[in-house]
Parts: sequence; C-alpha cells; structure tokens
Amino acid sequence: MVKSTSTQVVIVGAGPAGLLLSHLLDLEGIASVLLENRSGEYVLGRIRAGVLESSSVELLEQVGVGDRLRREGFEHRGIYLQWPEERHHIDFVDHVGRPVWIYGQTELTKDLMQAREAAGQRSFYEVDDVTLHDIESERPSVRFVSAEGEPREVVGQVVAGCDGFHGPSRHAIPADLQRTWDHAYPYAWLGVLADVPPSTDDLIYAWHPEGFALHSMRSETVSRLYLQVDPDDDIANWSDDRIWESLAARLGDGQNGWHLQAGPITEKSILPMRSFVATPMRHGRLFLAGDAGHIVPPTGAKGLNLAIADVAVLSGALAALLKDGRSDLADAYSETALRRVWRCTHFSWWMTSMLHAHGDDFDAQLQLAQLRWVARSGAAAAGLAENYAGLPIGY
Ligand code: FAS
Ligand code: PHB
Repeated sequence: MVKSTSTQVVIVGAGPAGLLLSHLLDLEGIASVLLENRSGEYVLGRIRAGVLESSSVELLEQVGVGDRLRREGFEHRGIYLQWPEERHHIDFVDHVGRPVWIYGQTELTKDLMQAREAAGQRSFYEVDDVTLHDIESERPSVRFVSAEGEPREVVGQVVAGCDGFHGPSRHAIPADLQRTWDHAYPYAWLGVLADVPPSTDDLIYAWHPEGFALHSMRSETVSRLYLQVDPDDDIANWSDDRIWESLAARLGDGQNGWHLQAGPITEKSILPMRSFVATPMRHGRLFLAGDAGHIVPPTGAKGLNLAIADVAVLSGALAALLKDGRSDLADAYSETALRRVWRCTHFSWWMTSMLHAHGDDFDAQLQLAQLRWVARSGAAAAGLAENYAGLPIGY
C-alpha cells in the first residue's frame, strides 16, 4: 500500500538548489516537500564550490540566510592571473563595481538546512527508487521508498528537479523533446583541502606549461587548492609531497619573493570537467534547476551561482503560476534560465581554455597572448570582471 501525501511543489534533491528553492517558495507562502537520496551528513560532507557572486550574496541576505556568510565569509576585490615570471591582479571593484565572496558551499548548505529545519520544512532524506509521474498533468507526483523502507508518493501541482547531474528528473523529459550538449575536457582537477593558512589574499589562477593550478581558500586557516591532471589519472599517483611540489612550481613559488606555504592535506580527490547543457529546462509541470539542467567546468566559479540564479527565477515563476494563475513566467522559465546558462557556459569554457596547457605549443602561445591581453587591456579585464563577479540575476 503506497502512503500518499500532497503538497504544492515536490522538490527532488536537497543540495543548494533544492534547499534554496524550498526557502524562496516558503517566503511566497507556497508549500513544498524535499526528497533527498543521501543523508544530510553526506550532503554536507561533499567538498565543492567556494565563490559566490555579489548577486548571489545579495539574494541570500534579502531572504534571511546571509548573516553567517557576511560574518565568516571573505569579500574579495578580484583575482590574480599568473604565468611564469608574471602575476597580475584583476580588480573587479575597479572595473565593474562588484566584489565576490569566498564562502564554502558546505557552509551555505549548512545555513540553508538550518533555515529549512527552523521553518518546519517537510523533508525525506535517504530515499530510494525515486520516480516521477504524470508530469504533463496538473497533478504530477513523485514516488519513492522512504528511509524506513515504506513505499510512498507525494502529489503536487509542480515537480522541481533539483537532483543534480546524476538525478532522474532530467530523464523524465521525453528524449525526442530534449536536446543536450556535452563537451568533455582533456583534463581534470585534483582538488586539495589543507590545514594551512592561505598564501594569498585573492585567488591565484595560474597558467603553467606543466598544467593549471588554482590557489583558493575556505578560512584563515584552511586552504583549497587545485591542479590540472589527466582525466584518467589516479589519486594514488599523487603523494602529498608531489602535490605540493607541483602546486609550488605552477603557482610561481619564489617568484618576486612570494612563497607557497605547504601543510597537512585533509582531503584530496580528482574531479572530472565537462560543459553540459540540456534543453528544455521545463516540460509540463516539471522544472529543472541547477546541475540537473547544466554543468560548467569550475574554472569560472559559476556552478553554484547558476543554481542560485535558476531558483531565483523559478520561485518567481511558480509564485505567479500557483498564486496568481499566471503562466507567462513559467512559460518563459526555460528560455530565461538558459540565457544565463549559456553566458556562464561560454565564460567557464573561455577561462578553462585560456588557462589549461595541454601540450600543443601553438595553443600555449594563444593562451599566453590572451593572458597578456587581459592583464594589460582595461577593456579585456572588464569583460572578465563582469562575468566572474556575476551578471544581474535575470540577465
Ligand atoms: P547538487 O548536485 O549539489 O545537489 C543535487 C542533490 O540531489 C544532491 O544532494 C543529490 O544527492 C540529490 N539527488 C541525486 N539524485 C537523487 C535522487 N534520485 N533522489 C533524490 N535526490 C537525489 N561549482 C563551483 O562554482 N566551484 C567549484 O569549485 C565546484 N566544484 C565542484 C566539485 C564537484 C565534485 C562537483 C560534483 C561539483 C562542483 N561544483 C563547483 C559545482 C557544484 O557546486 C554545483 O554547481 C552545485 O552543487 C549545484 O547545486 P545543485 O544543483 O543543488 O546540485
Ligand atoms: C573553490 O574555492 O573551491 C573554487 C574557487 C574558484 C573556482 C573553483 C573553485 O574557480
């Protein structure tokens, strides 16, 4: 016997997109149920993004989940672009009047989880066998097996697919109505979390003939660093010493008196890189948001910010649909969201292609020419700044 409950919006996935969407809908007086196939601890344990655009921070503050971010996050004016013997600061505030914020996705997810729990959000964690039904009707539903092994269903007026790249929602859209673009890059990132104070104030994006490196951070005592590796490389090939040696060489250790401080590595993993876009992001009463609809390589620090922008647009569209009976914003949702998705997909591809050497010397000369142009041309630097610091939501 399937135990059935009902709500207005059934949200599949309780990562940043699903959690923030439930919060925004609640502020509109719209009820939702969150379904997540992992435990809350597991979701919090995933080490992911670190950079928030100004528009993301402003939204989070406006909706009451930005206090700790403002207290514990770091406001950064810009980034450094580095290549052998040269390092140039690109100042976003000078160019476009907006900074970015460093605040780990784990911390944001924690804040969102606490806000939803305080609001009495109905959530099911550790669910299994999630399937979507009747998404072309006005009473779509999601069936699943609860953590206690009970077959259940939630019937809603809308289903929001916030279940990331590997979730079921995108696949509920008929394949003959769907178009996807999937671009794999010939390299991956080895991500490192280390208990060592950052050796830099702003992030360093480094081009090097041996491969890309990035120096980011999570706090005054924890650094987050990445280095380019082959997609089929094995983390077992990377001792802590080899990681620090490669990072030091690529980030310019010793250049103009700058040194990279090494320290205990607490987490290391290899992350694949791809650009992926699926259209449409809406079919019937199913709406996709975040990684469920698109994936960008992390070089542009856009993935998390795109998820936030999607649900900011989606919550307004669902409020108009479910409260006012107006379908215009819902009908335009996919086109509105995809305009920003493609802009961020291009920027992420451009940053990735400019910064990752992969053996072709002609490409390397083009990459260095691009870096010198951005470092020396105010117009070029303003273009990078506008995209990295983020375009207004609803761009
Ligand atoms: P998420 O994938 O975060 O959340 C989807 C949720 O749905 C997950 O909790 C998942 O468990 C759940 N789910 C999946 N299948 C389900 C099912 N069948 N039923 C119920 N729930 C289900 N972005 C950056 O900007 N910078 C970075 O450095 C960066 N690093 C990343 C590293 C990795 C390894 C990955 C995978 C992504 C990274 N990203 C980065 C992008 C990342 O931050 C995403 O953009 C962000 O998590 C998007 O949030 P969601 O759309 O909520 O998707
Ligand atoms: C991070 O801090 O995890 C981070 C920062 C910038 C990026 C990617 C990842 O482009």
